[in-house]
This record gives sequence, structure tokens and C-alpha cells, in this order.
Amino acid sequence: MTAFGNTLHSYTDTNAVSSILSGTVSTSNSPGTDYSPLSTLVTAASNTAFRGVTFVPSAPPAYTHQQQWRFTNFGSYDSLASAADSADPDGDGLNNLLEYALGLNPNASGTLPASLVLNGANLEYSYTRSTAAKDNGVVYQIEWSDTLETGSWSTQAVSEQITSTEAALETVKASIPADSNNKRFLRLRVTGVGN
Ligand SMILES: [Ca+2]
Ligand SMILES: [Ca+2]
Repeated sequence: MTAFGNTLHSYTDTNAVSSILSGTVSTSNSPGTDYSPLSTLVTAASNTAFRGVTFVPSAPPAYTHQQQWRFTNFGSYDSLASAADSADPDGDGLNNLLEYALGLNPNASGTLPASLVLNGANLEYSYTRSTAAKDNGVVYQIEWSDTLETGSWSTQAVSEQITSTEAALETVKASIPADSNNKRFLRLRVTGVGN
């Protein structure tokens, strides 16, 4: 078994004779390392006999995929400080939620993996995203507006298709009818899972 997080695991003696024993077992693990054998001293009260003692590990904490991503990149499971969804510690204009959703490195400056072309009567917006982030609840939506005004963004007539999948990334092409007055703005909205 490989440790996921740098988490202290406590163990509980479930043996029926535990009332005559005393002892504490605990260990900590580093991410990506194997669990080490536990060693402990169990002390029996005087004038008692006991059989084998079974220690059962407490349930490990459940972390979301995004929390695991945070820990890998920032050493923290929480959306705080430089690990916050809204933070941009590498200063590339993409906050951590976008970095996670698009499969980017939040600690190295990069660019939005997206392109826009006019193909006949349609605007085609292609972007690359993390399949794991998508599979774990992140929602991606292409929206358009002709004015940029609040409340003007629409998903009407937007169609999407996955055009390629490579390793942990997939590329999506969204098609939107171009406006007859030759002015239309597109944006990618990403909604995280909230923890
Ligand atoms: Ca960034
Ligand atoms: Ca980055």
C-alpha cells in the first residue's frame, strides 16, 4: 500500500482483552512512499495473560481529486493562500482552478491552451482540458456575447465535440454561429466542485 498524503494514521486496538493492555501505535507517511512496518510496545498489566493483539487502522481521510492535485502542487489540501482556487502564484493570468481544470502547471507560467478560428459561418473555439478534472466534476461551458455586458452571455446554439484525447488531456472544439455584424465574443467558463 502506498501512502497518499502526509497524514498521521492512528490505530485502534480492537482486541477483546485490550482493557488489560496499554500502548499507542501511530505513524506518519510521506506522499508516494510505502507504508513502513509499525513497531510498538504493548504492556500487559501484572498477573494477566493475553493473546495476539490486532490493530486496525482508522479510515484514511477522503480527499477529492482536486485536493490531491493541490497537495501535489502546493503541499496543502485546502484552497488557501497560494493554493487557493482564485490564486495565481505563477503570475500567468490563469488562476489555480483554471490550471487544474485545463491540466496546466500552477507553478510555471503558461498560456491558455485555446484557439479561435472562423470556419465558414461558424466560430470554432478549441481548448484542451484535463480529463481527470472533468471526470471529477469540473464543468466546462463555452459562452458567447455580442456586447460583453453582464447578463448577455449565452450558450444558445453552442455545440461541442471532443476532437482528440492524449494521455490525461482531451481537446474540445466548440462551434458557434458567427454573428452577421462580424462581432462576437466567446469565453470559457469553468466551474469547480467547490473543495
Ligand atoms: Ca497561474
Ligand atoms: Ca501556469
